[in-house]
Amino acid sequence: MMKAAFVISVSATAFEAIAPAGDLEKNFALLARLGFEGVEIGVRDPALVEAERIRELAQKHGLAIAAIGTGQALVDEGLSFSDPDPAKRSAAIARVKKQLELGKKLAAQVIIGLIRGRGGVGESLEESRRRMLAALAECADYAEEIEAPGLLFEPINRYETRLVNSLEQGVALFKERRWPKVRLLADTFHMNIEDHDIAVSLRQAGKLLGHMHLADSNRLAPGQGHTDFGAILAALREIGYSGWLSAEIMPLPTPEEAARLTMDFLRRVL
Ligand code: LER
Ligand code: MN
Repeated sequence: MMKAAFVISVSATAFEAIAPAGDLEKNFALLARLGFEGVEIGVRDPALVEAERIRELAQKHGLAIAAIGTGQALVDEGLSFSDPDPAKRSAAIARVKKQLELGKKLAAQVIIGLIRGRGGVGESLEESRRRMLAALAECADYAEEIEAPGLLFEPINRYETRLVNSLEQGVALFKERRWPKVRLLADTFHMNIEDHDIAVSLRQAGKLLGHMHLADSNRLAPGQGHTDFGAILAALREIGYSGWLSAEIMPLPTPEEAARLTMDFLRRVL
């Protein structure tokens, strides 16, 4: 059975496709009331959040922490795995290790999305890619060492990064090498821009698929654009996907209404 989650931020951030950091308790209560089983949290820096409070609040409202997003460290601080500056690169790796420690406390996987960097800034794309893979390997080893739930690598569209845009390219990455603690995150918003056929790519990902971000073609709640979610859900059922369907959408017309529209849609299709 696939499970419904909704992405919120617990830090103030410039990233827009996410419900804003507000009163955590109020957000958790709303999502639980609407029928969500999980909440995915965007965290800029684990040093600035109270893990225990998040764990207790989630428990109180019967919610699991579906995953931890890390991209705010790039958007708001410019930290990335592929930065040519070794100091910034190490800071990004250290940050993800802290996220893995938080993930262990919250039983949540940690997302490697934008924190890999934009790619090809001030050096060749090949060099950026090499740095990104080295950092990913180091964090995957750390996840194993501390027995954290693991990492989710997310292909992201060309307007945000040049490093791994389609799920097809994400799958290809795992043909070159495999990290036991890393799986793929498929985001339907990015796939709508990058993949030849979303359902075909999901079938190719198969057991490598560890998490889903749902957003319609316009990054609004599923059902508010023209993405064919019927074909997507059929492919997910075919590959036996039983993880999260986590809505990462613009908080429009209001965060509450976006969450309600998402849940109405998920109830209809699940
Ligand atoms: C993060 O999950 C994502 O989808 C990216 O668009 C972040 O910019
Ligand atoms: Mn995403």
